[in-house]
Amino acid sequence: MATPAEKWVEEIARLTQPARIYWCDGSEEEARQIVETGLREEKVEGQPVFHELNPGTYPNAYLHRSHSTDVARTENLTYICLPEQETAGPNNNWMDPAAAKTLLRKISAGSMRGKTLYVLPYTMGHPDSPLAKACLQITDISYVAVSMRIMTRMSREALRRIGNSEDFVRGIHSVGDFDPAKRYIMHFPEDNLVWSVGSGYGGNALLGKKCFSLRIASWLGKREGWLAEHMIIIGVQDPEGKITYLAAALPSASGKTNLAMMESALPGYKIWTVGDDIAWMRIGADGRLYAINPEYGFFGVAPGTSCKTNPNMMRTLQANSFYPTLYTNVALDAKTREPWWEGMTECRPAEMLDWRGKPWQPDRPAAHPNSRFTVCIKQCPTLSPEYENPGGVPISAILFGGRRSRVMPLVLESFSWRRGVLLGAIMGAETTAAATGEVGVLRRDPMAMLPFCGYNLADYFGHWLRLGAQIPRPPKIFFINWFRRDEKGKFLWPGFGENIRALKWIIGRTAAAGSQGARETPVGFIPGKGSLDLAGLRMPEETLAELCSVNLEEWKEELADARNFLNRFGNRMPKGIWEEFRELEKAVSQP
Ligand code: OXD
Ligand code: MN
Repeated sequence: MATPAEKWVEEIARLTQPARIYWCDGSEEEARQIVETGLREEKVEGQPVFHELNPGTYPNAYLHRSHSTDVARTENLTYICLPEQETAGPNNNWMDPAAAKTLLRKISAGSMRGKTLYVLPYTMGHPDSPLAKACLQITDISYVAVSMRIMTRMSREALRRIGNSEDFVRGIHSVGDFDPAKRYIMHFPEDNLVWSVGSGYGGNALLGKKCFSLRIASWLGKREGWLAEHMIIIGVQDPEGKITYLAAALPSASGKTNLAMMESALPGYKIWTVGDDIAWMRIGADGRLYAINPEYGFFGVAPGTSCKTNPNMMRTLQANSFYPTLYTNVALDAKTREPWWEGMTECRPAEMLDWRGKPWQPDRPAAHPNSRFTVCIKQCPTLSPEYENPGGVPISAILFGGRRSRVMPLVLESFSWRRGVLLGAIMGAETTAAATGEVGVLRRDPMAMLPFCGYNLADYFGHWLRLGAQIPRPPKIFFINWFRRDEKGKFLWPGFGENIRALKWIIGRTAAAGSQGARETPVGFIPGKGSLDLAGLRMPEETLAELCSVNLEEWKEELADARNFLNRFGNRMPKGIWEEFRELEKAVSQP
């Protein structure tokens, strides 16, 4: 008798018509064979799916060049398919589930002809975690099969767990012919299903990551009483050896991965990496909030990553293991066959092929600005010993932040969970050249979840408020901003390893009572005089004062703009958010 999983695979195979079906077991030998297929047989735009890199200096590492139209997550083609548009909210594209499935079936008919249909069984989260989910993804390209083995826990065991059950997360992925006109990333939260066609790019195609672990999981979290968040998880060890765990949500291009594996500028402090992108959090038996990282690898932006900005990521990339490392759309040193990207080294290689595989032209980027590496987390030298703890780590503080040249001080502590949720709900970041669209404009990105919340953000804020009230020992909520500038546009804070100074203050505050070590302002607590450890850092008093200042005129403008943003959600916005908003408005308006 066929299991529900087998029946489902057969059903998709009948629709897509692959030449063969291959069930993956996640083994090393199998990965080697799939890479081999990508090197010798499968093609994208006439090029092999994989190119071998220098086996002496980059053993077991491969270059992939994507289809030229397929280089980033496509938020405009990403849909949440729930019966009511209102449930998906103004933050999501919406399609009726039945209409979406009809469209996808039409596009997918025969889309795998002549290809291999790979079946990928995996779990997100340590299998013994109460939050772990068994999943099955179908794909028709070796690149995605190998990437998923790096990014998830792929194994025969995952399939055994699914067994005869209907209860598994389904992912259907087909690159088809990469036609942008037939590209959709569709989510069906009520069916535990993601269906993605026409794109092989990470966030669109590695369905365990953004699609499941954030969009579908945020929906599950609301239903089941937990949180799926776009957050890093780190342990900060102090000179006495005490480790405090923090979770931090920052929009892209705000230094998230660098913070996740930072090298401390303060002697005696060390950062332990638990995760660099996604946190699943639930209330533990002791009343604290516990976080796990559901992933098994990093899918990081290559440009700007170097021994200076993120030495631990460079070490991670160099630590060869039996998990291959993939480089997507980076440049290639034509002589040495080593990968290269802007910012990797001070001097660029003399002769390079650009990300398309053509001789590099000096007026163009060599690596694509969104080029990536995919690497197993086990290679990270700062990986926390608690990473594999199925119970997760207890979170003492939640940090929100983003790139703001004004308004937000270096660090701010919210007075309460509710105030923290409000400030998280209206948080924004200035866009950078890494994203499409205008540079330097403020984009409101609530809790860095705007592209990743699988339902109406108004309901999501309500979930945060309700859950907060249920946590007996909730983490404190803080806001960080490494990007404040003076009136000449110069950054006021050195950033990188120096950020430990702000973390040290935060950790002190998690244990402090009242306003100890802090100065109260109408919007929250900021560091009190002498409470930030600035030893060894030459920072003039005025710079520090400006960096930590709260300008109420700026805050009034900020709230006027934030009000427009919240209004988009109409009367679905929870009462508690508006009550807190009015309290904050009143506080900043007082003479
Ligand atoms: C990512 C993203 O790739 O947030 O992590 O876009
Ligand atoms: Mn991310």
